[in-house]
Amino acid sequence: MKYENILVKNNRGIITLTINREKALNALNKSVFDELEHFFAKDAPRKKTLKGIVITGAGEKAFVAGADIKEFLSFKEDDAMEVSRRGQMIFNLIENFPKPVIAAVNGFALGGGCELAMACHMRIASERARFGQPEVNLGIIPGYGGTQRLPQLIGRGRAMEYLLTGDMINAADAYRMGLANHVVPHGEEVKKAKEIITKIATKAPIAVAVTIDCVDAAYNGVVDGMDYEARSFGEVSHSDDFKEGAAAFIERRKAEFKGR
Ligand code: DAK
Repeated sequence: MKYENILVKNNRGIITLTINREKALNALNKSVFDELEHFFAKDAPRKKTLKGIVITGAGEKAFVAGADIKEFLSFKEDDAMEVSRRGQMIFNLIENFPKPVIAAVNGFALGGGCELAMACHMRIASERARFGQPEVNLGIIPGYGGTQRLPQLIGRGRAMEYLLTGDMINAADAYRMGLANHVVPHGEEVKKAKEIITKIATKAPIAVAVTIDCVDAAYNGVVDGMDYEARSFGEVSHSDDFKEGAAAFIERRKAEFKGR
């Protein structure tokens, strides 16, 4: 697929994926969703040397200012549930991606933009970042996981307030509440995200992937997280990487993980 609404740049195994609709403050229209789905379902899983992915927004002002309001006015009522389910499915691909995916939030992350950032494994906020779920202002509710992921990240009471008032959350408050992992000067958010990915790339790839899987398992509401962790632990402990990691510790050398 030829990407027209996202920019994909691979620099030494770290992909920076930029939502590229600057004139519409990077609002998510159907084409962006199509391209995100293709990228996370088809392209990215095939890249063997991939270390991780940074998602950011084009321009100085916005990460993503929401779903494209102009486009969703044309949705029929019957379409809405399917549109919501598809968006959730695509954001779940991001959440379940086996390599770290970090949102570099360079400005407004509103509505679907906040939901996209929350589907990522971590969020690095520029000092100018503004998060929020303003759907109530438009007479709708978040449809891409916002009512579920915001309480998970900042707690139920706080999430309820922001979901019901539609108020924006500035970078300092996002950090204080655990919505942002770090706040950095504007323009340094991608760099910080890459530093974290570079560090994670020195760890055992299977252990990284299984950790992501286990953390997600606790939130899907279906499996017993502790049981899932124990089973996964059993599987990971058979890996060559575990033998190598333990041997390297004992021999006081740097581990050389093979992802096996
Ligand atoms: N969609 C489309 N265009 C947008 C947009 C958006 N979400 N946000 C901004 N733009 C466009 C503006 O229309 C404007 O375009 P022109 O008029 O110049 O053509 C351009 O971007 C610049 O925006 P502003 O002129 O408004 O810039 P300001 O600096 O004055 O304000 C702002 C920045 C971020 C505060 C403001 O643009 C704003 O409030 N934007 C909307 C924020 C918002 O409410 N986002 C949507 C949240 S609701 C669904 C599932 C999920 C959803 C919907 C449906 N279904 C299953 C059906 C989710 C919905 C949401 O995300």
